[in-house]
This record gives sequence, C-alpha cells and structure tokens, in this order.
Amino acid sequence: MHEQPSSERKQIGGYWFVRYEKETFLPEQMLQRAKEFFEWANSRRTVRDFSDKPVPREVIEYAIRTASTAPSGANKQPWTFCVVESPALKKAIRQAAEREEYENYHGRMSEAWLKDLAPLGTDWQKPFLETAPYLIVVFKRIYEMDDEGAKRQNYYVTESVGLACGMLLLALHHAGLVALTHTPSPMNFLGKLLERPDNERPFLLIPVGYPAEETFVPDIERKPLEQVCVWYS
Ligand code: IYR
Repeated sequence: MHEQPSSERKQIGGYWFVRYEKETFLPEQMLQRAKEFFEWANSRRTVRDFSDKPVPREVIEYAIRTASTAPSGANKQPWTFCVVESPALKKAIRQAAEREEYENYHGRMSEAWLKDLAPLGTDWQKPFLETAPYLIVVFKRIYEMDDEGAKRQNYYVTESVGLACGMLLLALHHAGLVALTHTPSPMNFLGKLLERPDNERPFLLIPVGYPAEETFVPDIERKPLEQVCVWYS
C-alpha cells in the first residue's frame, strides 16, 4: 500500500480509500492535448518487418508496467506478459506458428477471409518471430488458486487483458518501438513451449523491436469518426 498522510486516507465501509486528485486543463488546452494525442496515436502502425537491433530490456519492462496499469475486473489484473528473447525459444515458436499458419493459408481459412487479408500482404511464413528482439506473449489468467488451493474465477478476463494489450501497444509506440499483434491459430502451443500453468491461456503474441531499415505498411485507412461514433444528445 502507498504511504499517505493520515488525512489523505479514510475508511469507507470498512475499507481504506486514498485521496485522488487529477490534474486537469482549461477546455482549449484540453482540446489541443486531445488533438495532439490523437495525431500521435494515429501515427502508430502495425509492422511486420523488424530489425534485429537490440532493445534495452528496461524499455520493455516499463511498457509492461504501463500495460499492467489497465483497469481489470475486480482489480484481479488477470494477465502474464512473457518476454521471449531466447533465440532457441523464438525459433521453436516460429516453427510451431508456421506449421499452423501453413494449414490456415492452405485450406482452413475461407476464400472470403483470404480475400480480406490480401491487402495486408500476410502469408504463412513468419520470419519476424525470429528477427524481432523480443516476443511478448500475453496470457490471460482464467482463475487463481486461493490459499486453500481452491479455484477462484477471474472476472471479465478477455476485456481486461484486451485493455492491457492496447495500453502495451501505446506504451511501445511512445518508446519509439513498433509491434505486431499476431494471433497464430490455434495457439495452444505457446502455453506448452513456455511451460505456463493450467490457469493461463495464450491471448496475443506481440513481436517488438525497431522496424526494418526499409519498411512499408499497407496503404489502408482508418474509419472516419462519423463511422465509429454515434451521439445521443
Ligand atoms: N493468423 C494469420 C491470419 C491473419 C488473420 C487476421 I483476422 C489478420 O488480421 C492477420 C492475419 C496470420 O497471422 O497470418
């Protein structure tokens, strides 16, 4: 618990609460900040071509600390971020992912799905799984074990871990790195290769690093506000 002067803490319903003060801004400043933040966030792109240039481990650790500030059901923080830098493990992950993806691209995905993916230029080969200096494999924790060894379900696990991953992507972008939200399918091999416990399920595989020297990303558009926002005044 944080050290707080006693006047900054009080009991409500038998539980301690700490004072929270939020810095805020004048409306014009707020608008400027909101606009600048959007422009910066909008410059993030999913990248599939990575450099093998090393990235300091501490940068990844801070990005994961940021991800772990995400709100979660009953504050259970039901996530584990596994950072793979071992070349042997990366190779094993690539081999397993490519084995599944080969089947996906050669029959398991529908024609419509393949057509939707065509503009992204993806295929079954996943060299980035070995090139990127780190693979962050995110696991969702379905339940926890209580002190008596009984299962306690976590709440809104998918929503919580999705929020944490979104914050992770922005934190990495803020640090000047690029990432790919990769979902090899099925991805149960990740739990086995990383020897994760029974309560964890793989959620997302995120290669992280610098972009390759020459990187091109798909010429695709984000939906305009009018298509994603409905007001009820
Ligand atoms: N998992 C495959 C296919 C794939 C599916 C979607 I939906 C994408 O947005 C991108 C790829 C792959 O990783 O290639």
